[in-house]
Amino acid sequence: MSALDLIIKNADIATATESFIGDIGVRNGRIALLGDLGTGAARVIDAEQRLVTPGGVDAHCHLDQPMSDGSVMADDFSTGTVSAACGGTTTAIPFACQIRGQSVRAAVDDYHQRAHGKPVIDYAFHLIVTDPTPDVLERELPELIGEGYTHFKIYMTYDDLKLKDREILDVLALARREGALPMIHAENDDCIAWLTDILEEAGKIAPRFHSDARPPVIEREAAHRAISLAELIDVPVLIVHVSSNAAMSQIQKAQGRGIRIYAETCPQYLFLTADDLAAPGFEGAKCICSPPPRSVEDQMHIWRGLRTGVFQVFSSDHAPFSFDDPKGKRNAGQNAKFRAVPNGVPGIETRMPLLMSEGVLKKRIDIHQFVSLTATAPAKLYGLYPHKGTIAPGCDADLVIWDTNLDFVLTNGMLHHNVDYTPYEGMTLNAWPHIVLSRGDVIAKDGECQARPGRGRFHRSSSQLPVGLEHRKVA
Ligand code: DUC
Ligand code: ZN
Ligand code: ZN
Repeated sequence: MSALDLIIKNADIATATESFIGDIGVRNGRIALLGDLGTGAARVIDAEQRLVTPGGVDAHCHLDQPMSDGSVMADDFSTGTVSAACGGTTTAIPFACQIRGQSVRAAVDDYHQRAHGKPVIDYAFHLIVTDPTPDVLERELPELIGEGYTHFKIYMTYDDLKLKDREILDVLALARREGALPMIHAENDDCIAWLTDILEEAGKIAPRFHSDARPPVIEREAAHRAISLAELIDVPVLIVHVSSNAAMSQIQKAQGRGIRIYAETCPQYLFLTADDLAAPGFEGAKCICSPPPRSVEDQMHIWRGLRTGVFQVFSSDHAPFSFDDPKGKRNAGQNAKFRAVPNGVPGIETRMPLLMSEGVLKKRIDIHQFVSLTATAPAKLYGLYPHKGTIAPGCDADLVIWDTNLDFVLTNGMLHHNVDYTPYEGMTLNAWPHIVLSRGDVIAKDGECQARPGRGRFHRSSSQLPVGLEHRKVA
């Protein structure tokens, strides 16, 4: 057996199920051995008893995604993945979005071009299906699913993206036939439009009214409808970016009835509230995202959902629009109506440190839940496991060696995204990745990227079915 390329010594290793102290031996970018391995390798890194977790899988982020309103995302596959790497994420799954009237294949080809030569970490694509024509349903999607694009998002809101219930049923039936996993953005579009018109007629156009136009009940209704449609078709679905106890309760009830509903939440629903939208002037636009941040009480319920397993996935939903940018949050003008402000908050770099610091170190969740939510479960659901998402012989050596005894105030200046703000400015954190490795390469150290652009590899989903997705290929 050839010598090891790297040994990480004295690691406090955590997976989704176990913790153990030991050394990690790496050969050809993969974990070759775990145990007491001595120092016989070309390179040795002493973890000095630091916590070591699997590299993060950020299963929901937006990079260089074309927008129908002419706004431009601040991060492409270069800056976005450098930022991800510095925050401990070693695999990103952004979205290739079908433009209505065009094929899904065109979106996939375009997105590969956008990524070409840029990523410093590994990546996969979710599809977004906005135009489920007979050709898309009968030919394109089955072909793409067969090629390893096995998960796609559909929307219940936004004029340029939303599907009618009838179309959702068609797409869910296709997912059942072909063994794909639909992800659903659950908000009731007609309610949002109706409330937005009323608010505007009353002159209520400031960012703070964004949350009045999208109250929890409209998320709850849509989540319930999405679950009902999935139950009708008998296909598992994953509800993305769940923000409220109202929507979470629907998911929890469905799970309790044995319906295969998966769910994702994001940092903005743990660390922001509707009050952040009410910051003076146009400042609140920084926190406009959909669904919107809710109440402190909702935050506590979302923590409960993370702790009790309602949520399988913790993603950033990084949607990077700069604040002082005529193509960013001010795309529709200096003080645009909330309805015209691009939706989304940045967070690809802060996702893992926030959850480690506020979740694990403050004992709201345990370390195994952290690993499962940030790496193992998303890798399984999206067909990247076991290459990604855990620490075991044969897996890619994607690892985070953590500093967990820090005490510092987060500022945007520390971050590597191309966005001019972080919604978490001023938070005190106690954890940050010390060293981040991707396939055995050190790609970030103490907040500095050390990776070559373009080293990241594209991954198709494997056909190995995670538990709960055995419906695939049912006739
Ligand atoms: N949905 C997302 O998934 N991301 C940003 C905005 C939105 O509505
Ligand atoms: Zn969405
Ligand atoms: Zn998103």
